[in-house]
Amino acid sequence: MKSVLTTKTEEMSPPRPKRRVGLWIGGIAGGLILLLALAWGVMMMRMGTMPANLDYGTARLTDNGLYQVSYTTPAETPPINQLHTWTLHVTTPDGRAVENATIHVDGDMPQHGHGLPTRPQVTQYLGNGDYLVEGMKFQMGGWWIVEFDITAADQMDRVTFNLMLQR
Ligand SMILES: [Cu+2]
Repeated sequence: MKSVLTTKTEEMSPPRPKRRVGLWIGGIAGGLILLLALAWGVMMMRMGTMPANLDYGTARLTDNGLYQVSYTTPAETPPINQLHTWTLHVTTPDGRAVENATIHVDGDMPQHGHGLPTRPQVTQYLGNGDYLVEGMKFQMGGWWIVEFDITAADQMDRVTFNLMLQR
């Protein structure tokens, strides 16, 4: 801001030799570029830090490698502002179904600092390593993370899914 104000006052002063005018034009252009860079920086900060190489896969290994987890949703991508269910499929890394696990669900938008509008829960074990998750709802598009804490045979591990939802 300061540099632009200075250049403006200088612009209004009496004419100077051409070389000086060129310098001032350069200064103004430089100031504008600086302002644009600042505006861009502020915009990027507002958008928050979003890792560039996010994995949006629907099948992942838990953090400590205990379980292989995948999910399916009724439509190809989860809807916005609609209650819906997920089906979670949990196996060991070598593909054996994990039976009767205790699973906690949580989700939030890292860039917005808010969570889900609901408290989804696993309400049913469907057999074959499948679990019914009820109460899923996303109130806006954007980057979401959904976490599942899975405990089976006293072994807890967590998996985090990234979702990029369209409005
Ligand atoms: Cu949000």
